[in-house]
Amino acid sequence: MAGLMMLLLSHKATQLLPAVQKEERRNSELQHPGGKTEIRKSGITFYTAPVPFEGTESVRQKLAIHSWLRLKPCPNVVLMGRHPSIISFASSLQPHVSVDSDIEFTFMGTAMFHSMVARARASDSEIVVLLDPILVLLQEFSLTVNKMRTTSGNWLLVASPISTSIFPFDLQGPSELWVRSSDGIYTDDEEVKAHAMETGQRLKCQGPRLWAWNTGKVPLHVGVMPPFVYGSGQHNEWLLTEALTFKLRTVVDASYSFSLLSPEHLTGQLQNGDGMAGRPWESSGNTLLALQYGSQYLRPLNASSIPLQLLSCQDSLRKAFCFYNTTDVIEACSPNTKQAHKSGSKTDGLSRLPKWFQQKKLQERHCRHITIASESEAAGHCSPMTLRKDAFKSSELWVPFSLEALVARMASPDKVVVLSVVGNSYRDLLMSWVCGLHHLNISNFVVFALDDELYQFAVLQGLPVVKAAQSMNVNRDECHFGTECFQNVTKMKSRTVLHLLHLGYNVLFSDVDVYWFQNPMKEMMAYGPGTLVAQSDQHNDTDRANMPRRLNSGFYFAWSDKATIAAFEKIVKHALTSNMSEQPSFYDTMCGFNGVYAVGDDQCLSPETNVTVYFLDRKKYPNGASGGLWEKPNVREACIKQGCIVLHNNWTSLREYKVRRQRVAGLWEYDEKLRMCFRGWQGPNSQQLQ
Ligand SMILES: *[C@@H]1O[C@H](CO)[C@@H](O)[C@H](O)[C@H]1NC(C)=O
Ligand SMILES: *[C@@H]1O[C@H](CO)[C@@H](O)[C@H](O)[C@H]1NC(C)=O
Ligand SMILES: *[C@@H]1O[C@H](CO)[C@@H](O)[C@H](O)[C@H]1NC(C)=O
Ligand SMILES: *[C@@H]1O[C@H](CO)[C@@H](O)[C@H](O)[C@H]1NC(C)=O
Ligand SMILES: *[C@@H]1O[C@H](CO)[C@@H](O)[C@H](O)[C@H]1NC(C)=O
Ligand SMILES: *[C@@H]1O[C@H](CO)[C@@H](O)[C@H](O)[C@H]1NC(C)=O
Ligand SMILES: *[C@@H]1O[C@H](CO)[C@@H](O)[C@H](O)[C@H]1NC(C)=O
Ligand SMILES: CC(=O)N[C@H]1CO[C@H](CO)[C@@H](O)[C@@H]1O
Repeated sequence: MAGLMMLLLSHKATQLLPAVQKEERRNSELQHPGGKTEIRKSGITFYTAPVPFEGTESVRQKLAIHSWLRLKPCPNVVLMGRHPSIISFASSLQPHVSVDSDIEFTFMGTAMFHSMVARARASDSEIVVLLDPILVLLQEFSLTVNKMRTTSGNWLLVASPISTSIFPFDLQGPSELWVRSSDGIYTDDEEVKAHAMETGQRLKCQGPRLWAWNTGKVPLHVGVMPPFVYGSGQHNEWLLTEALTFKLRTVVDASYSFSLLSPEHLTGQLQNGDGMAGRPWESSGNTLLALQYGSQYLRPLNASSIPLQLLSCQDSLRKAFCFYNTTDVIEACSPNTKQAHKSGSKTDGLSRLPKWFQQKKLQERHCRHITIASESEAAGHCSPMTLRKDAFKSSELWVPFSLEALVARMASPDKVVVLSVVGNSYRDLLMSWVCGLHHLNISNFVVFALDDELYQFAVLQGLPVVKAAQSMNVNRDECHFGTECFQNVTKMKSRTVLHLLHLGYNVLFSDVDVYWFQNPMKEMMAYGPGTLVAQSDQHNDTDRANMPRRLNSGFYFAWSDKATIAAFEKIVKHALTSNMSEQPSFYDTMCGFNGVYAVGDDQCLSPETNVTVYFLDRKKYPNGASGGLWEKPNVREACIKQGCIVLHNNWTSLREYKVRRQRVAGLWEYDEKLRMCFRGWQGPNSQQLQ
């Protein structure tokens, strides 16, 4: 009779909650996919973005990652990073731990959250977990995951950690057992957990630090996540708000079903890149994005708005779980709850909850202010109210590097830097160009912004950018070839190059409408110092490359040697007094008026500079008119076939037309909707619902 009642009760319970229903499915089935005809994704993958494994953060990250590798079944762990120390740490733990560098990073090397989530969503595991790299997990996490697996529908599980200032345990030996630091004696999860419960405090601020979901088509939220810098604030709150607002998935707060431990209360803020906790401009950038996109600014939601909690009923490893919807237990917890059901406490769902949780709830009800006070104290700066429009100053969105400092940071060891000078009208072309460089694994580049709009956009995209001292008003579409604005802009280019040459850097200058098929650096440097290696702007394929005014100043390599610096000083001076763009100044200075110093078909040597100009082969470095390439039905294929290293998208002045033809040609690398580069791992599932 009692059994029947239980059955009825749990049947009723599951109907009350459409999204979380029991499914007739055994865990063992899940671990053996492919046994039947159905192909189901399997396994669990953890994604995390660690900082370099150096210093104290390294110790905490290693402890956390080892705690994940103890879980049964053992998860795949993917470290999103590109620092050599991350790669070597992962290689010591193959095959369980691997590195994925194919996501967005800021130029400081910090991962970008929108890209991390997109990457995890594209995973081919059944379940993915995205969490901070310092969070320690105990075995009970696997039980929680197994519980979620038995529910149908799409779910998103979140949890906030417990911070412990002292964490006197370490993991040792191949079996990864806990060891007490004080006496070196082996201990178990229970003791570790008990210690955390006793001494720790829950970090409720800054949103969930662990996200887990069953993969599939359904995204976590509607719309597009802006390019947040990971660990610099706002992104967790933002994502939680979106997930709760759009209800595409059942959001479950599992903070009380397993222990998520954050050793040391310093961890309220993730240590980021150089060891700073969220650089000022990154925090400001995240705040601006949170103000501009999504619901967080108008209707912020937090863990207390999550309609469903997953609770564990016992404090032992043999656990049962129940769902709790803030007033009622939705699903019978364990056989013990039968009593509670029978006594029919209709007025208070609390009586059906595990005892420890009842106590906590009562405490919260009666001494709410005390609980909240202590929790916000634990979290350091728990101020969700920082998201105020009037509190945000755009002046804070400023990368505090001079051109000198930025170049010192970005240049390759042989002092080569790729430079582009660009205004807001070319922002999409800039991003596609940057994505192209990423795909070629080229990171020694710097962007010089001509206006404030482009500067701010680039800062938010994590680019290494500096701003012109007096920035120009370069309007979209208005600054095309031939205009006065265009002339001013192009003159800024040679001045910036000269500045870098003075600083001792060799410069590969490239306009952003130059598409790079391959890395041209080696070939262009092979001519050695005392040369200027440039693209030819000759449109007649049978005519000489070095004919008058056919030096294309949109793509060239200049060495930081005495003769070249002197030549650039001449070019800049020439351009200043000219009412044309700077391009003719290059030719007239380097090849003489009307090409009197042209040598052969593809060189110039002026005795006034003693710098030899080499015009690049137009088959490998075609300009926009060469070979009629842009008119070919398959531009990309045709160009690759003839050995293109770069292709200039010029000989057309309209910006929209440039963008369009580059897209049509399959030479577009940036998804401006998702604000990230196209990546190999992006499948149809990575598209957000609109
Ligand atoms: C969560 O939001 C509620 C209002 O919805 C607010 O009263 C509470 O302080 C917030 N809690 C935290 C930790 O931010
Ligand atoms: C929780 O579930 C109970 C029973 O299904 C229902 O009566 C109650 O309204 C729910 N509470 C909330 C906050 O949804
Ligand atoms: C990318 O470049 C870095 C140095 O800039 C190098 O260490 C790394 O091996 C390169 N990776 C690939 C995949 O070429
Ligand atoms: C170009 O530069 C000149 C002199 O520096 C300045 O007078 C003029 O206003 C600028 N034009 C534009 C469109 O920026
Ligand atoms: C290209 O140059 C060649 C030789 O200088 C000339 O005969 C030909 O007419 C030119 N073609 C065009 C399209 O101008
Ligand atoms: C530039 O200046 C020259 C004289 O130095 C003049 O002949 C020419 O018309 C000017 N061009 C423009 C576009 O103003
Ligand atoms: C160029 O080289 C020649 C011969 O070595 C020398 O006489 C001349 O002064 C040099 N010119 C410059 C600008 O350095
Ligand atoms: C750098 C650059 O833009 N070069 C060329 C692009 O195309 C025009 C013709 O539209 C050339 O005259 C430019 O010199």
